[in-house]
Amino acid sequence: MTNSKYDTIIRSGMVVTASGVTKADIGIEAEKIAAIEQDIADEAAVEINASGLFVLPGGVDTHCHIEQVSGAGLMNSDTFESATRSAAYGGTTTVVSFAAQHPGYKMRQVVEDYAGLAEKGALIDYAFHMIVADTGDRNLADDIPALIAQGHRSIKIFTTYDKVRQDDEAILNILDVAKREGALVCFHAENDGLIRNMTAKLLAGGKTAPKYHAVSHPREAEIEAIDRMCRFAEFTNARIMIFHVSTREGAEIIRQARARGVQVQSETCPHYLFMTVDILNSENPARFLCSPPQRLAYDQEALWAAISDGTIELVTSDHAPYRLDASGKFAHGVDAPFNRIANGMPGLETRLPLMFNAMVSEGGLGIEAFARITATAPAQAFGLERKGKIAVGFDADIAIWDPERIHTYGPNDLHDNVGYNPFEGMTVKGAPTTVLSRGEIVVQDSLLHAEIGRGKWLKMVALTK
Ligand code: DUC
Ligand code: ZN
Ligand code: ZN
Repeated sequence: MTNSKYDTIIRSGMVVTASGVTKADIGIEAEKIAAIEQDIADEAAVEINASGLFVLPGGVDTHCHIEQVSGAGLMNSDTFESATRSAAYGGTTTVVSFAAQHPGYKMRQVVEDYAGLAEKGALIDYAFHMIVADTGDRNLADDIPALIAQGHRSIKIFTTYDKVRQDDEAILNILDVAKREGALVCFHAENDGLIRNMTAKLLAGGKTAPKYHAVSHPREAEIEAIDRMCRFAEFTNARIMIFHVSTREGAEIIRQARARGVQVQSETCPHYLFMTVDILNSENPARFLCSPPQRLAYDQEALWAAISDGTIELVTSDHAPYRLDASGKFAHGVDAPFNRIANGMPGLETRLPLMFNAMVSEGGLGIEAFARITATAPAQAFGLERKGKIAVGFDADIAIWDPERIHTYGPNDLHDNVGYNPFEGMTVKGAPTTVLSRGEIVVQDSLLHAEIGRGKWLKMVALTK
């Protein structure tokens, strides 16, 4: 027993704060960071030696599909337990997943149902985006404003996908409400007509193989929809977030909109930064099918440039877990046409190591930018006020990284319930070795210590209207 005022002290790490990297001790008290000092004199019950290691904010992944039923009616293969376990192993301590409404359902009930699942299973803290698929039945008039006021201050809209997509009038109505009530509206931005037109032509021509998925989602679909959503944000003066930007032109449209004063933020994902469309020519390409699809090398360069100049502020995983069997990718058979194969891939556990490797180990943008893009900026964008930073008063959500640890991904070495690693064969340098959530060690030396259901819901604070 000690009479230290700290529960835990992390010693001598290279602490990454907003103002740079300094060698310091971190004192943790009652789940929060209580001190960042050169030498903390006390001794705590839990002492962690971080000498030679980076002490980083735990990752904040604001785009992950967990225990969600897709627009096509397919259930994700990850529960809150398995998804957040995988996240924690990858150094992520906060997730924002989706409360996905389907037409005919009341938004309040949908949020309550997803909250129940998360409460039961989550190992780390979480919040929700509300996917709005039905503005009628007083959903937009009553349910959504009430939910925003309760702290569900993020809405997600699809401009494509049968059943869930919203037309322009509905989108404008949603933007008006979001603006009035103080919520952010996130978009899956792809033009529905273009995708349908291309899909019909490909199928009629017998071009059904998985690789045609990319042809069916032409870059013009993204470009048009990003431009339209930016114009709508400009018209309504609402705050928007463009999800998973994949094209050079999409990034440029956002850059120009921001220069005009449009309140638009954006994210991209590792599968756009580290994969090109050629990957659909590999064995079992269903593993890599996602929307928008992977693009070209020049798009990757443009996405990195957009990260560098602040046009793209967030890198999230878009973790969308489907197993390679009849429960997931092959629900419509192993020879299903490209448009009947579930979209998405796992990414919660690989996001941070891939980004650390690219931004820190291989030079480039550096450790402060890594922390900002993977933790600080996502937390700020969604009003998660106690998350995403190593600073006194913030939740002690901390990932201690060994910058020298090297790992080559294998075919199935993640802690989710998906059964494959889409980044198989890639070597990353840098790995989280100890991960704390609100001061509690959840992963240490490859062992999980977190109790199921310990994660807590996070209220998003009011964003500027
Ligand atoms: N695309 C999405 O829009 N959501 C889930 C996965 C994907 O590929
Ligand atoms: Zn999407
Ligand atoms: Zn998604």
